[in-house]
Amino acid sequence: MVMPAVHLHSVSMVTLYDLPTKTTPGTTMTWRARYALNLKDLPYQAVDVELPDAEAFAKKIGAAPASTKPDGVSPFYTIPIIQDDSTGTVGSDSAAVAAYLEKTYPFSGPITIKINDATAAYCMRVRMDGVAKVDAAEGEEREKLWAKAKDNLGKMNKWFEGNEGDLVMGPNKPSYADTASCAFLQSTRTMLREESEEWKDVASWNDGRWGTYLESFKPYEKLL
Ligand SMILES: N[C@@H](CCC(=O)N[C@@H](CS)C(=O)NCC(=O)O)C(=O)O
Repeated sequence: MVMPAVHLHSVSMVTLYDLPTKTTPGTTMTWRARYALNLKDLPYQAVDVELPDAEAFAKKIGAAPASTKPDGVSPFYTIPIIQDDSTGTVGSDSAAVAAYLEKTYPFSGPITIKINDATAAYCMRVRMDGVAKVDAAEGEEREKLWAKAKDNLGKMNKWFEGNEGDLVMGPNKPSYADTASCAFLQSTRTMLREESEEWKDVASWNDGRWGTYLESFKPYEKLL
């Protein structure tokens, strides 16, 4: 991401380009950026971009591709993108966005889910074809996958062991590792539905770690 100098006299306005959805906006990836902005308590506006329009839109505003497509060559243009009028920066890739915000604003305070029709149809047709299993597993297979998920979160739980407080890196200050972890948990909660037995189960694993952890990120879930 190109980082021009900060113009201190200009009014800071950051725009987050996010994916629209029918319920909670965004995805795991875009929530990383949204959590980072909310944690920094930066003024910003959120603008929806439909997934099928992501590439054309990124090119139009000059956002570089975040990576390459599976062929290893073709550029992969993705959402989230942020645009910061105070520095003239336009950038994509949630990790790079977090790094940019940290560098530029060091002083402040960082599923499939039900998505809009155009975005949902595009996901199914273009992105998931032959790659993802769309039907939910049943019976024994479901139980095995559920146990695996529990096991994997158990591994993640080790990041917290011996820590003072309930965050990955330290007692009081959430870090990028927390935004990425909570973005994942947030998408999981949205996908399962908060009131479901499944989410209650996940939330209770590791002595209730995941429910409590995500709850602690509620202040950063504000939608603009
Ligand atoms: N490495 C990127 C990945 C972001 C990503 O994969 N975004 C998806 C939406 S969740 C996307 O824009 N995909 C574009 C497409 O499928 O055409 C990041 O961390 O921001």
